[in-house]
Amino acid sequence: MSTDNLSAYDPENVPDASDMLFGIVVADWNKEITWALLEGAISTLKKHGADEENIIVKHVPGTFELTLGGQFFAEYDDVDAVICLGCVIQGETPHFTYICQGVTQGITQLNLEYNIPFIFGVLTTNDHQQAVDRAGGKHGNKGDEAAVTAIKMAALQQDME
Ligand code: DLZ
Repeated sequence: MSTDNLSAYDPENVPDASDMLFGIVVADWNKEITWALLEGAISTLKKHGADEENIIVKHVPGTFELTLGGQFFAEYDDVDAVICLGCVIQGETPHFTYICQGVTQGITQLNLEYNIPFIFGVLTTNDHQQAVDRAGGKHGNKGDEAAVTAIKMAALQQDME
């Protein structure tokens, strides 16, 4: 993957996902962006063999809630990986910093506590245009990148356990 184009990757290097179960938790704040990330993630999972029935999507109000939404997947579903999708856009208050710190630490903690991959598919941008550019725009789609990472990490775990 590259930061120039989040959708650019070598498909040959992506394992087959046909036997994998995925959870996707998506924040509805900035939903014109996050739903585009969701579309990208789902289509990339399917492109690599994932069955639509094996992709469970749940919505949460904002990026701050991604951590708990992700934890619900780990507690209540036997998923191989959880993709967390959100978009935080810098505003005039320090809220941006608190939400970004909260979700980054939260998702990191989930990875360590549950021993399954939780993927950080969160855009943190200075403005709306930067988010558009990374949600299917000129810099690709972070949802694609998150899906590829989820497949690779789930395959790594299957390989090692
Ligand atoms: C409150 C808030 C603000 C100001 N900005 C964003 C944002 O840019 N992106 C996002 O996903 N969520 C935002 N939120 C909502 C918080 O994530 C959270 O839903 C609320 O603080 C309630 O816990």
